[in-house]
Amino acid sequence: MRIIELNETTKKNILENLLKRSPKQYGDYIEVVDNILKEVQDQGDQAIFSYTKKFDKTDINQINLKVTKEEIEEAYQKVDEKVLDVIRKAIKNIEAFHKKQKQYSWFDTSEDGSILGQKVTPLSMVGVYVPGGKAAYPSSVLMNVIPAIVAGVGRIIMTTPPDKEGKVNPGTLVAAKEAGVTEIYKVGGAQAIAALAFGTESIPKVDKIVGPGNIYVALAKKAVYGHVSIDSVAGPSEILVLADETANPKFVAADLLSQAEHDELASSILVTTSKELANQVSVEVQKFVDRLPRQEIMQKSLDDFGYLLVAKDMKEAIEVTNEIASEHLEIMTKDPFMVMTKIKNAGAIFIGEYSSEPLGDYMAGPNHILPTNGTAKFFSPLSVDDFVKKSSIIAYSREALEPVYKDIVTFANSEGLTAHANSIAVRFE
Ligand code: HSO
Ligand code: ZN
Repeated sequence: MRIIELNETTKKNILENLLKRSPKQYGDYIEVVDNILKEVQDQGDQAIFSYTKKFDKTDINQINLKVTKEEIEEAYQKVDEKVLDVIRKAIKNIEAFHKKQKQYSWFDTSEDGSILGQKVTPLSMVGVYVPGGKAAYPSSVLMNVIPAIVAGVGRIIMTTPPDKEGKVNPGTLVAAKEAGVTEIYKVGGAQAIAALAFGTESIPKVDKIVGPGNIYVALAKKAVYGHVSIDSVAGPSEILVLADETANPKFVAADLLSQAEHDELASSILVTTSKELANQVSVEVQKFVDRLPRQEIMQKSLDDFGYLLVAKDMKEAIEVTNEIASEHLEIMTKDPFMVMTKIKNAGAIFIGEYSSEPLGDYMAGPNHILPTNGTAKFFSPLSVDDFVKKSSIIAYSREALEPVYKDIVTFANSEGLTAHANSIAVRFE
């Protein structure tokens, strides 16, 4: 991995290069996606089936569109019992963590008898998109579904593309069943997003669509936003390790590769105050890359978006860390909690040398669906909040309204809205 000393110029170049990871050729796909959305809206199921034939090369119809009980049972036969055990353990931790996020309705009563409050209501129906192929991670199914369950969402509809035999990844099915998904449909791509957004004869329209997908899925989600709600559009994974001379180079190297293996567009960065650590990490990274199976992906990701950055002091190291605003941040310094208090931008912060990133991906409980591409400056991890909405509550008595009624009339008249003024004044005539 390249070692770079931080200064204004190198910092600017690196930040610019990292931005190249977000897809720019959106234009090439927009027309295709628009057509798919329109056809599904006009023709419903028939459009879904013909796109599934075209893109997934399999015949899906109204009879085999929905995953059956038997198919789920079959999936259980295929999934290793040990993996099922681990899925169940992970669910417990994810549930426990997300329960802490739950917000409740509140009502405030004043002495004049007025009541103000906020009513929290779960969304009725949510669609969870799960990609097919290599990126069908059961752990991500749990991370999308459990916050919705904890929020109290009534119906959770999952869609995922079928393979050429018309089958769905068994790990996806088992994770979905364990997490509490209500129903699963075999449809992927922009056509799945269209079906969830507009509804078809077989697939119900939902209130919100969550879950990662390819560029077609991402564009389709953006296009239906407003008609339904969506989660933020996920980019490739990233990790930043912030370390001083006390960090273990082997651990740092291993952790950088944990995200590099996700994607050629993944980004793995060490920011350190120790040149020596950077040198050691570089050696350890190469040793691991040479012996791990996904070496081609890792090497490409490291060559394009991997850096070992040397800062002159911890202050500069923290500054650049905040500017990069990484999805995952690991802090391996002598005083990691102290450093954490200075971090403003990061999706998830892992503290100390035993909190390695995959602990968060699989087991600890916090959500692993996190803001990427610098969006940790303004976005948060997926949470229970994503699956509820709030209504304001206002309840005044005559006694409570009387002292303020003239003020409201004045305000309304000043805006030229005399019917507003009248609706207040009429009560005191
Ligand atoms: N690290 C990924 C999530 C994941 N890792 C799923 C393993 N499986 C999110 O950035
Ligand atoms: Zn991961």
